[in-house]
Amino acid sequence: MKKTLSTIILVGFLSFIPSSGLLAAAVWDVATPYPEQNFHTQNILMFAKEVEQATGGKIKMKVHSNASLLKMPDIKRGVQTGQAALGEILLSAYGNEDPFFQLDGIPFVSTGYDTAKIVWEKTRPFIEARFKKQGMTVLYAVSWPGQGIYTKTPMTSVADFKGIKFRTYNPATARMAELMGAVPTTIQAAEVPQAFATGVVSAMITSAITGVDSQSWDFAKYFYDVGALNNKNLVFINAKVFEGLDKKTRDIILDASAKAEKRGWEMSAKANEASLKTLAEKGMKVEKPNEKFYGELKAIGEKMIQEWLEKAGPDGKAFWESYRKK
Ligand code: PCA
Repeated sequence: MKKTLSTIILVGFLSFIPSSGLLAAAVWDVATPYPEQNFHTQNILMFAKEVEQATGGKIKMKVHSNASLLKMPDIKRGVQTGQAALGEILLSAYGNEDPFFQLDGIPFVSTGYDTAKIVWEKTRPFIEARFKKQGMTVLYAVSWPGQGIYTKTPMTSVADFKGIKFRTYNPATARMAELMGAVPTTIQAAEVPQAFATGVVSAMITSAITGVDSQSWDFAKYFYDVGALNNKNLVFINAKVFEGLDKKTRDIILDASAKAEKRGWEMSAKANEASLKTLAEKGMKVEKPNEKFYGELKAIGEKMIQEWLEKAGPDGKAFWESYRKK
């Protein structure tokens, strides 16, 4: 009887361990939204490898690409609740949650990697504090290249977009499309080809890179390389998982994160150049928007930043004033 009881206790205890949290997991699940060949995914795969090597195999990660573990809108919550140990998101896709998540999705806030970097440095403390409150630790962020607009027909001004069904990917680009007179529909990157094939949309905003990932030449003819919009992907870890590690391991992860951030921005620029070439080679017309069109988009960006400032409170105003001085 005594033996049986202790066996029951032991069995009960053992079965409790795996469900007691990610600390016990031999392999950490990493939820990411973009395809395997995308530079963001390649970068996080290198990060995972580096951490595994530097910890002597103590920490192993399984990177689930292309939203195969969790859909992009579910990744943040998934990491918060421990469904995955780490996650990667397009931060601005969560723009409705917090003005600081929205900011880098607004056109003309940055006009290239240099200004995008300043935006990141200056907003990082606010973003980190918000993630911390929700039980997550920010590891690194990497910018997408400047964005452009894909269409089937030539476009010379914003007026040409009136009534056009337009693929967007976050609240900011949806607002931009609305101000252009287009009809926005939020579609995840993985579902872009299908959305064009079924006529749900006939134009979209994204980078040259996502254009290549989705083989945009099958459904669009023009790429207007606007440039002035650098969204970032953010990589973060469940805070309990992170804080449960010893200092040495935490330092290894932070060190690998800093390296991934530096490497990622370089990979972004290289992938952008290669992708612009591929679009042209596949027969697409790759152009800059004409001056008038560009100016109209810029005016939309200015209106949007005013709208943002109304929502962003004192932190937002302070950030914007100090950023504008740069
Ligand atoms: N690609 C992502 C977000 C920004 C980008 O360049 C997308 O289109 O969903």
